[in-house]
Amino acid sequence: MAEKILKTFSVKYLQVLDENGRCDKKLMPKLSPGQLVELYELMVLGRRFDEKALSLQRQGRLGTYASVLGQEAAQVGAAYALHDADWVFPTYRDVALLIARKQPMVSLLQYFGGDERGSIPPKGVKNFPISIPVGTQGLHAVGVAMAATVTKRKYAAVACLGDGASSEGDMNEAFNFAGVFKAPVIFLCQNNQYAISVPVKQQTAAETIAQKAIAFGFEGIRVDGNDILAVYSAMAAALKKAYRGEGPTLIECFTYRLGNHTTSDDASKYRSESEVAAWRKKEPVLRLRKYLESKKLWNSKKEEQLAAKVDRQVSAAVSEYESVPKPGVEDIFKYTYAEMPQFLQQQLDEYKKLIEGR
Ligand SMILES: Cc1ncc(C[n+]2csc(CCOP(=O)(O)OP(=O)(O)O)c2C)c(N)n1
Repeated sequence: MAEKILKTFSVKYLQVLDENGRCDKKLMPKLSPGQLVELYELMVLGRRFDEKALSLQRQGRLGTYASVLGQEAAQVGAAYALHDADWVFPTYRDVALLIARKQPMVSLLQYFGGDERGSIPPKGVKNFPISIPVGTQGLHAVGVAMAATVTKRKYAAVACLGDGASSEGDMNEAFNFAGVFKAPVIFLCQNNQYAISVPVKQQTAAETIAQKAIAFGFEGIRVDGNDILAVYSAMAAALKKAYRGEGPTLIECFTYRLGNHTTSDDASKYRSESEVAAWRKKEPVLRLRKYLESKKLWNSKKEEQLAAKVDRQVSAAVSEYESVPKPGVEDIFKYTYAEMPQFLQQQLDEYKKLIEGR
């Protein structure tokens, strides 16, 4: 008979850049001044795109849209560490990540405008289509990661997920397969503290999302998700580990969704203005700007020029989006099966008749 402790666990937390833009030199990742500026520019571009998309939706020029506001560091920092050979499995909220991963902004507008052609990445860009079903993309990512092991190729797969998705059955199956097969996969969880209106404390009893990985036999780490340098460092380390064949990592980026869940939501119904205001102070873009300014890498003149540049880039994408001929009605029915099954064909015929009758 015995009573003993078999295992004890701990969860690491990483922050490199604090809320005031001060940095811990010892933890600083190896990034050149030019790269630091590029990280900033990508976040500003993502934010400008987001503002524009929200306004297009309000004007009826775009469908339902999920804002990235507040989560730019988690997305750009992660994307920046990746290589072209790596695969990304995004969710509806990952527009800044996708832009940083060379998905053209016009594609994203097409996607949120209901045009499936927006899901097609440019040649050689390894971005899977956005997953709206919460959590299903984890299994796709693990499958693609397992294929890297089988074919002895050097790449990793990144499954993006939210805090809510970490409680989905599919995602837990993905965690399990990843652990058992030591798949070169990284679970990039943006814990923005809400699954629509459900606060994280009400949807999981786990104190951190990172610790969920431990139960599946791999490492989980929590980072300050509003600190782009921490996210970048954690992702770069997880990638190296995956390439070495040492298996998966779950990176929990602790962050906050500053906007509504989507354009169909009103977050003021379930959270206080003071909570949002407190998190606004910790937002990631200003934080990196403060750091860059302290290192004389940035100033108001550069800010002005960047604002004009991203405005031009986003406007060009909008013009292109609105000039591309809209897809036909068939498109709604086309992409789920290689060949359209009879029941869908019937629905399509009925729909066509309905439109003709109008
Ligand atoms: C399988 C499934 N169940 C429910 C939904 C409805 N739904 C859309 S987003 C969402 C919350 C997801 O929260 P989280 O994973 O934390 O990601 P976030 O939206 O906060 O980025 C839910 C329940 C869905 N799209 N798919």
